[in-house]
Amino acid sequence: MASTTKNWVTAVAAATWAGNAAAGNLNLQEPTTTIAAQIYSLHTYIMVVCVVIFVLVFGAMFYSIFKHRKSVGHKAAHFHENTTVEIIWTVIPFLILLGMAAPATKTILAMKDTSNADITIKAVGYQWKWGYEYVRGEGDLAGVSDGIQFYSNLSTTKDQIYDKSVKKSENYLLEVDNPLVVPVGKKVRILTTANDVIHAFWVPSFGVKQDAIPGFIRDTWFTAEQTGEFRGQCAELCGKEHGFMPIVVKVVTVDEFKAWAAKQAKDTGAPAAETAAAAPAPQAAPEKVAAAGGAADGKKTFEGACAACHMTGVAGAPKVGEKAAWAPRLAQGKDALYEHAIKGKGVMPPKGGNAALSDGEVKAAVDHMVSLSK
Ligand code: HEC
Ligand SMILES: [Cu+2]
Repeated sequence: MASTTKNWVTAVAAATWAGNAAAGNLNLQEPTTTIAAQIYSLHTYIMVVCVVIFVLVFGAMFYSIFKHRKSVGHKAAHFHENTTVEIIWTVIPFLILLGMAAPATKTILAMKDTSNADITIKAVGYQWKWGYEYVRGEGDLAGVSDGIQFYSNLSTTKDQIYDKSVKKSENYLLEVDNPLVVPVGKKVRILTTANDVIHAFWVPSFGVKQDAIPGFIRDTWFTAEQTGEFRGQCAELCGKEHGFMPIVVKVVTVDEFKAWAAKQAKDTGAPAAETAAAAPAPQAAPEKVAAAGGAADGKKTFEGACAACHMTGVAGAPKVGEKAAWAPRLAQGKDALYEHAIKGKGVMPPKGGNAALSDGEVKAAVDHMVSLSK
């Protein structure tokens, strides 16, 4: 339902800017959702209004200055309090503002309407990565992806960033290990918050940009209209590595999404409805992770969430590999270690301070630590 009155403006401007956009990306990114398309045409429309005003005002000004200058014999007129002029220069700008505010308000209201989502995902900003959690919700896809959670880390290698001689990858600084996966054609509600400092969730081609603030929940939404990969970034300025926490959204068909969700639930032990029903016992999934794929997954979790303390042994944390520190702990048995790691012990916060980790992931990390310390 793009506004027909200003479509021609958009078309004309888009045609003239297309060349620039392709060469140097001066314009907004190509919109891929209805909201982004509305934002795009609003931007174009308001830009055209501004250009017209600019040309008229400065045209009149320079014409007057040049044509009526003193050196060709003109004399300044003296007049005060011309009511007609004052009314005109109040009413015309007022009408121009109304003409811009009306369509803008319509789009802003649509952007804020997060009701009736098919799926709800919490995006949590961390220093310096995003964590995604598919929360239990209403809508078409309720139950399909409940409880899935994972981190999404920059996958561009450090040498590409710091070593000028290394060739940069195609999606340099815009690539991650685990993309956010969403179904096409479904309304996705994103709840944003942050764990430490303010971050901002921004996917330009979806027309989505929302601050992620510690202690607050804000929401935004999008309905992806085409499958594919879409890239965004943390748009927060203050902080040294916001530029290193990109957002990649992988849009897949609904069937692919269901298959992905079922597989995730199995891998991470998330209690998604389908797997829970299919599995012999509800607790089977996390145990399986700990027993089977534990070492590999655990290593990643350990490096991301536990190494900060357990690699160096700060503040009394038992250092991995140090047999003297670990022998008495190992003697307690694994279940005690799991419990202490999940619930916290002494100075050690529950799950090492990463509430977003599933029990299965923490257990896998403990397994990894134990295997290094035996
Ligand atoms: C903020 C620092 C910190 C982080 C992060 C941290 N730990 Fe710890 N951890 C500690 C400290 C301190 C202890 C010693 C607690 C005690 O013995 O009172 C400890 C103890 C442990 C123990 C031994 C528990 C026992 O029964 O004696 C395990 C297992 C463990 N941590 C696992 C983990 C895992 C897994 C993670 C990551 C998910 C993690 N830790 C993250 C500080 C940390
Ligand atoms: Cu950030």
